[in-house]
Amino acid sequence: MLNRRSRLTRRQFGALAGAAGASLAMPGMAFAAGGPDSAAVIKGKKSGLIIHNAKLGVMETPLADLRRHAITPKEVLFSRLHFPHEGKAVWYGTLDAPPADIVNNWNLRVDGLVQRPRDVKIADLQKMPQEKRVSVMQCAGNGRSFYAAKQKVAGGQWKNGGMGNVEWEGVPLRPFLDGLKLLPSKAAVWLTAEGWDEPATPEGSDFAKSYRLDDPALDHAILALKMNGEPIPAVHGGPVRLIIPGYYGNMNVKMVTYLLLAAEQSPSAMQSVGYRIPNQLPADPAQFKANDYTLQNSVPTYGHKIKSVIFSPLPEDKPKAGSVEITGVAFNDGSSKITKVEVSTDGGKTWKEATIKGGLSPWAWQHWSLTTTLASGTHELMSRATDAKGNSQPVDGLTRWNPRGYEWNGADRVSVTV
Ligand SMILES: Nc1nc2c(c(=O)[nH]1)N[C@H]1C(S)=C(S)[C@@H](COP(=O)(O)O)O[C@H]1N2
Ligand SMILES: [Mo]
Repeated sequence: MLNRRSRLTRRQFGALAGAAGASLAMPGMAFAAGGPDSAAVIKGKKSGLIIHNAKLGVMETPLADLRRHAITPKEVLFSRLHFPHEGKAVWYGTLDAPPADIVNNWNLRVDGLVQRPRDVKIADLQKMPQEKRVSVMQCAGNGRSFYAAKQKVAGGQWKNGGMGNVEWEGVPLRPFLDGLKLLPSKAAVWLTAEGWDEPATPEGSDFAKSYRLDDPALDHAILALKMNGEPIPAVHGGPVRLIIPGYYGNMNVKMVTYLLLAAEQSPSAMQSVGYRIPNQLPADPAQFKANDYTLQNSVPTYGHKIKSVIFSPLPEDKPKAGSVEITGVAFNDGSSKITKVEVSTDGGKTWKEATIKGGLSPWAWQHWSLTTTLASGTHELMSRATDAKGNSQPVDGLTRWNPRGYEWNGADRVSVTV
């Protein structure tokens, strides 16, 4: 049902996009020795981002670029898409705003166990009251490469740059749904959001994610029309993206064409097999394989697990002996304050408390800093955050090993030579 209903919109959009764009493999596209440069993969991206999959436009931000901005600009923000867009229009191969004809023809269908299904246009959304949310956007696979110390996990080998601090603006979700007067049945307990993009083969699964309608995180959710003050480029979810502040990237469905109120969560593999965390951690690599996930033995990657990342010094900064300021960011799902960040300069033997400088919202990353003295030699810097609920990062992130390598939140480690 999901597929059939949204196909119309998709076909319509495909035709429009085809007229508006060129193919992704643009003539003159630069292929460097190690593969194409980020600026050639997605037009407008800064050169030198770390490519994980050129065909899908998957790339991460080097920390040296990430730390320069309070709000992560679109030019450096990591990107992740699941379906190849070869042969389709270039509309998500660029950071330009989606063209007017695409925006004008966009249809958001709200349907399911409701008496009055609705079709909503972008112009309708634009007329509704808008709110801003600054929130960390982070792929659940961010940090996946660090699990390799136990056993390498398939998928993009993300370091720490699969995240950004982004300002979104749009229509608050709950008032939006109430305002539509859908007259939902009491049996509707799940909300599913589906994106416009589609798998390469018809057997593939659409990008659909489900949330319990009573999830308090939805109280802050918006249907975003703007990212960092501008219309959202399609590659980042324009013309309309569901933003659930504090939730992992995959929960923030881009290019939303369909909202379904239902008794069950989506059977889409993106909800029922992918992006899940086993109930028992660490999982045993010999016992639990990447396709063994069921609704019973695992949970979706909803809210960000508490995490901190060291932004400075990075190994390439080559700090001089003496007084050194160690800085970084920390965040969680936004439901409680980050109360403590501890820093070690000796690989975790001793810890000192950093000063928390705060952030732009509860869901944004919080800056912290510690000035200390470093002698000549190599130092293993570490950081570890704790929140008001008592959640903190495992010193050894491998204790949360899981077959798909999600939710890495081990204490961060940077080895610097002074
Ligand atoms: N429609 C759609 N939404 C999507 C995806 C996708 O492939 N299609 N990828 C998800 C994943 S896994 C992540 S990490 C984020 C990435 O957001 P970004 O590319 O804007 O950084 O988008 C999410 N929303
Ligand atoms: Mo992701």
